[in-house]
Amino acid sequence: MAKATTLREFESIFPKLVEDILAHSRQYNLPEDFVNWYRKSLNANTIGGKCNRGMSVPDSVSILRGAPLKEEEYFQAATLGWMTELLQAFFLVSDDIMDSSITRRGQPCWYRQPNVGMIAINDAFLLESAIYSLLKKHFRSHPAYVDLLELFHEVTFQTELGQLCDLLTAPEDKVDLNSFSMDKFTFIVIYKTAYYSFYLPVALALYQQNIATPKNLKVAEQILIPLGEYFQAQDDYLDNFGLPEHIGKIGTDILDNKCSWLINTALAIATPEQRKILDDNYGRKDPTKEAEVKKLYGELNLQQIYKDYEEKRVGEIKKMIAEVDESEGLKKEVFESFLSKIYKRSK
Ligand code: DMA
Ligand code: MG
Ligand code: MG
Ligand code: MG
Repeated sequence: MAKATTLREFESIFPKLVEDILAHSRQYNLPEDFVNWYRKSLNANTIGGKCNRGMSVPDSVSILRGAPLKEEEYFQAATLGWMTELLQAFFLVSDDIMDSSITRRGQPCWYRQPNVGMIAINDAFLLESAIYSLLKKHFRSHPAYVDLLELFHEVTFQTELGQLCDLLTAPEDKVDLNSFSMDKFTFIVIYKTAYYSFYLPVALALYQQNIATPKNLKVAEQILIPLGEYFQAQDDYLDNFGLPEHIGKIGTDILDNKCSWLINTALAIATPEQRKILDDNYGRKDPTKEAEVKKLYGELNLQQIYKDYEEKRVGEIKKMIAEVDESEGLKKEVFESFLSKIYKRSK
């Protein structure tokens, strides 16, 4: 088995990339105060997470190569990994504004930090721009440069569509639990989460290694999209059942009227009396009502139902992995390694 990258090793690459991004901004004679703001935003919003997505790029590359990466190869793969983390940073800064979230990675959300406020919107755009700045600097002469560029654009578009569906399914002023369904949940999470979190890192590794054949990309998508769907069900589960000190964020799905895995599961098994509690309390900006829903989630034993769902999903995904055709250079281990990072995660 290839040796997985460590967070320390991966994080050690980032300062160099920050300097590359800032050097790009200095080409426009950006005054040093503003360069410092950009640096602060890059560090505050990109560092401090688990980096599962980012580290999956060098991990996948070393599995595909079948050998430990030399320093320069590691740097290239980790740079692609940091680009996925920058994309994530861009989505999270905006997601926290749209979801009225309070904390992220154990800190106040960026838009809630002193002197930031709605400047966070432009900071989110700048985090996105940093991806293309790095891509040009480090991959301009890679044979897959245009493919990499298009991949980032397409995955960004898919995520934005997913976020749109997530938000339109959760109106602030009109709660209608009849409008939810597991099918809607599935559609939302495939687009808002699975493409950028799972398909993107592996597709990047395939392009970097010049083995992104149509077949390899298709096989990767067929496994990674269900994996991402399972991951977002975990995220929804942890939104209610995770410990805020441990997951680094305070859940808002009940208050925000989200079409989450938990509410859809609850709706499927609620008695008429329990359904009334949900209708009266879900999606209201009121902590007392939120507490009613949380209490009911406990009574419905959603913890156990979630555990059963997890085992079933993971079993299905493992079966798909076992059937992967490795003839064009893809490796089962790429998927096994990704799955092992999230199975039974508690944050
Ligand atoms: C995650 O949805 C999707 C994106 C694109 C950030 P979410 O709002 O459930 O994420 P979180 O729980 O981290 O706020
Ligand atoms: Mg959110
Ligand atoms: Mg959201
Ligand atoms: Mg969530």
